[in-house]
Amino acid sequence: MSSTITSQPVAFHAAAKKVAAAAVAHETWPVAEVVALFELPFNDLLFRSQQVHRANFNANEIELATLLSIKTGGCPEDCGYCPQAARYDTGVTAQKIMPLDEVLAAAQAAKDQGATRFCMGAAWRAPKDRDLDSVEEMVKAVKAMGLETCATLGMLEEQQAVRLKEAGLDFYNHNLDTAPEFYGDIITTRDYQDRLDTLGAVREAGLKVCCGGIVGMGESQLSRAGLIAQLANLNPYPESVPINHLVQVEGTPLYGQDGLDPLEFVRTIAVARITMPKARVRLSAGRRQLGEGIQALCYLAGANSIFYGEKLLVTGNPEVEEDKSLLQRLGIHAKTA
Ligand code: SAM
Ligand code: DTB
Ligand code: SF4
Repeated sequence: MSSTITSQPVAFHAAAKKVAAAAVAHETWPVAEVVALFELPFNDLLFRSQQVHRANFNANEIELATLLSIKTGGCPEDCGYCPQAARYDTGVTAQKIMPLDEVLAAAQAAKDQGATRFCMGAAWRAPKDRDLDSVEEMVKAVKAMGLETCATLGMLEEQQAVRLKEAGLDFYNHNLDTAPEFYGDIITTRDYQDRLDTLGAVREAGLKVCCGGIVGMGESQLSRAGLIAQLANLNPYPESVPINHLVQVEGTPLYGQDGLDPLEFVRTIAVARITMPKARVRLSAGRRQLGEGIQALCYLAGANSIFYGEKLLVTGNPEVEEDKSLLQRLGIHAKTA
């Protein structure tokens, strides 16, 4: 909790003013004001995030994005949450880059199930220029199928981002993951500034930015607020904001981490919605573990995108039929292209 915030009424007032302002212009969000949002009574927070959501989106529409791991495992980085880091014994075997025909078959299946965005992920620290030759082919072909394209390949140089843009890439995903002060507890093989530099290169190339983070890694509420403030203060803020709940994988350093109160996860979604009113806030990893009730609260809080399909990159996701059932019971329909 921030030492500058002393009473609930003050926090409430400051947060309420911000909500009104955020609907009209890009705002700078001091961490203390984001903390004030986190500290609102739950019903007040959700009421406000609903107001922002409804002012900017159809509240009963959701985006379906399907993920595919095009290059799995064997990653040299040390991200403490990640089952694909070569240094952790997680049972994931390193594979070569997936052939184009398999990628296209997966993209077609995703489209047939109703997805409008296809995100290709690779367990690289950074792609080599020759890796990009293959990814360019994938992007061109997936785009030609009428899907929005997204890739997450690690750190990028600006010239590489330009190549992807020219191939037809719409979004590049690169997460800040957590607040700067907690980051070093989770990753040591690349620093926060490296991530900001990649995001800058992506923007410069004219790509849309997909950037979010992970909660449930043992961070404080102040660090959750710090992550959201970092994202909201990017100018412009990201078009897509994936909020992941840590999926604990045996063999990773974060396995066995104390669980986060699921209502704190819902609060994180609500605060992302309020501070980044026009972003697609994606309820990302961890949905299977969170269950239907918490997912429904996340949609109420302003999440309007999910990863859709039985697998994330290497871990499980709800079955398509389960998602269709929940969304149908909630009266939420899928965004069409
Ligand atoms: N290697 C690239 C990179 O790190 O930028 C792209 C793929 S990486 C798996 C993409 C993101 O997935 C990470 O930044 C992290 O936010 C998320 N992620 C990875 N493992 C996760 C886990 N166990 N639980 C939740 N999110 C996870
Ligand atoms: C993001 O923020 N979450 C996705 C996507 N971007 C690439 C990845 C989640 C990975 C969950 C664990 C796994 O299956 O590897
Ligand atoms: Fe590698 Fe990305 Fe996993 Fe980090 S998150 S270990 S960079 S695949």
